[in-house]
Amino acid sequence: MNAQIDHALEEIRRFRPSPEFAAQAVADEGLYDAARADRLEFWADQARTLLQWEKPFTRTLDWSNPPFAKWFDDGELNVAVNCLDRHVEAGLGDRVAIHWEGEPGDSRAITYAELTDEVKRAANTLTDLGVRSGDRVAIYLPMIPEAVVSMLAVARLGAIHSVVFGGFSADSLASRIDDAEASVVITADGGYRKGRVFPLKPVVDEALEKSAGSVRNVLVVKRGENEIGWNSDRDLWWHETVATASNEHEAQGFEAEHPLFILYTSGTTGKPKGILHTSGGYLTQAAFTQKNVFDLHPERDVYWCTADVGWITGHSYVVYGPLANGATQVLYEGTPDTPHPGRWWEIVEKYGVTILYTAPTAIRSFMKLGRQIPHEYNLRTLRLLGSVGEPINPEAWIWYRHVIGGGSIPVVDTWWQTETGAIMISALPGVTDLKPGSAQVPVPGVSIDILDDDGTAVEGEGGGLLVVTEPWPSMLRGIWGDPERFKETYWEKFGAAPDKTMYFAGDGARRDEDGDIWLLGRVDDVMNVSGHRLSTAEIESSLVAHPWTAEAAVVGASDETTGQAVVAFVILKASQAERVTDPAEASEELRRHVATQIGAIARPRQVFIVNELPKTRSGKIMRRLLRDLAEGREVGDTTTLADTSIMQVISAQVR
Ligand code: 6R9
Repeated sequence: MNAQIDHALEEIRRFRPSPEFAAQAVADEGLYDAARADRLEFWADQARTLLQWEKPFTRTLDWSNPPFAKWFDDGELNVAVNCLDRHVEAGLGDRVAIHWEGEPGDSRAITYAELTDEVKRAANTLTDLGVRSGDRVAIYLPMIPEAVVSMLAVARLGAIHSVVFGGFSADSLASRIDDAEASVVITADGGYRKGRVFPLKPVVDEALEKSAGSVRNVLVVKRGENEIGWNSDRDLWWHETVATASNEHEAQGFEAEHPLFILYTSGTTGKPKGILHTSGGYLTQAAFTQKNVFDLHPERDVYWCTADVGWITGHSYVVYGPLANGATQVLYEGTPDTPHPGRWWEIVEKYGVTILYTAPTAIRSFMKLGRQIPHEYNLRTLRLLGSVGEPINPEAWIWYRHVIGGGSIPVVDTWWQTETGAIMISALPGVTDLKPGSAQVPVPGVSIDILDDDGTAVEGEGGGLLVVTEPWPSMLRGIWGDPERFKETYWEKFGAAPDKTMYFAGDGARRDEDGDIWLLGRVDDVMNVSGHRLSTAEIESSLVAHPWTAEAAVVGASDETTGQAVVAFVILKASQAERVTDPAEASEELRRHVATQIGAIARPRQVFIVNELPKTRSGKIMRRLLRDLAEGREVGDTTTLADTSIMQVISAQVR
């Protein structure tokens, strides 16, 4: 964090929008003026102009029962119709919606007319399986067009999707299925990753053995051609059901506050939170930011967001934002380096990508490989670059702009969260002067402040806590099944009084003298590994679930490529001392254990086997000291430790 602040303080570069870019830009200064003049009317106007309503709304915001907001609540719309049918009706049916590229190199171009057809067929199949408005459908798929089709088919019926990232384990999938009581799971036999087929259906089978039993049917896309087990009472092939279903489907309008999806994300406790988003407000802000932050010209742009649909970025900026705007986009199944390290750049060249949205961790791994790889490809179609997921250090920002962007195109650093639903802080390309390393300014209609622990505004250079001071259309509406946790986690940081009802994001931030916002990382026990959120508590509880473990502490240590890396300190049970004689072996076993329990993304970079953990007199583990060790720093102030000599013992064991 200190290194980041130093960077932030040193950073003085500014880039004015080029006059050519500004002249064609979608956004203009007027958006800020309109939002300042009347924030609610501004959003109402966006909702009316960007979306098609079955029944127009007359109320913009109901904030009479904070923190439970209602936006546009007497209006009705169908989210899928907004992403599909209305474009076809407007004569854009032949426009390509998705250029899909499989990892092995197979590809499909799908027009808006074809996508609409496929979604209607999938909606009919789901209806046949008994899925009704309000029911939950779990989606566990690779990055194939059927993932987008499934999400939209569920939305079309007014049902609620819960997409679970394909890298999550059977246990993680089972707990998400159970929490939402999903009645159907949509999956594939397998998908391609790093040149191999990874199985998905077998993980679903295992999850359903562990789950409480809400699932009636599993709908399976054939993709990996891998061997899978089959339960003929429960399982159905996509190509035998969806492919043969009718493509006639009358969509109905749902209330603006009708739930659209649940997406699980890590919090500060061991149990992931099911973040709930609803329809009208979510789609309004996703569509608005897609258009203005990415300067989207749907008639000529080829947009590519590299996020998986298993994350919020994939929801808002692969599915809902681009499709609501009628964009043409690239969807890629695989990893950036398969079968060769130039794979992404080959895709940019092949489809003539104009807008690229990715994460700093990807940019930093490309930096490591060197500029000669992207230089082998024609990247001159690119005209805008975006970044999301973690702070982008100025060096990576500059490299991205120069090596990938050819030196003069805008780079937008977008800050937001699963909970915020859509982009909250970002420059507007063509309008804002760009400053590498800073996410810069709230988007029009969003109110951000930086407060200290007592809720007083932090003036000037000092850092504080990032809060959103006014409700926004795409805000989360709750945590599935847990309204108390929703209130406590996000809204009661500064007290429960109505005038203190501010959204606490969990991020540290500072504002520089130009008013630009710099994000300083999480202020809670949430780690950010390759732009993915992981909870220290969740990994600790996985470690202590292993029969060898007595106690465990997990920290996020800074890592050159992944931003942070998971580092664990584990005390083994005395009773295991005879069985587990080799610490290296124990550490390997525990790393493997976390990967199977939670998923490969949670696998610790290191597991240190130690005899003690540093604790305060009240028994709290001092993670700060462990972080010092994990980052190879001099260990900080140890005076509050119950036993001040303990860090020397631990340091010796770690080295
Ligand atoms: C969209 C997404 C949210 C957390 C957030 C913050 C970090 C995201 C960032 C950023 C600095 C940015 N984060 N974007 N930090 N600059 N541009 O990533 O959602 O997975 O919920 O993570 O990611 O710490 O609180 P999510």
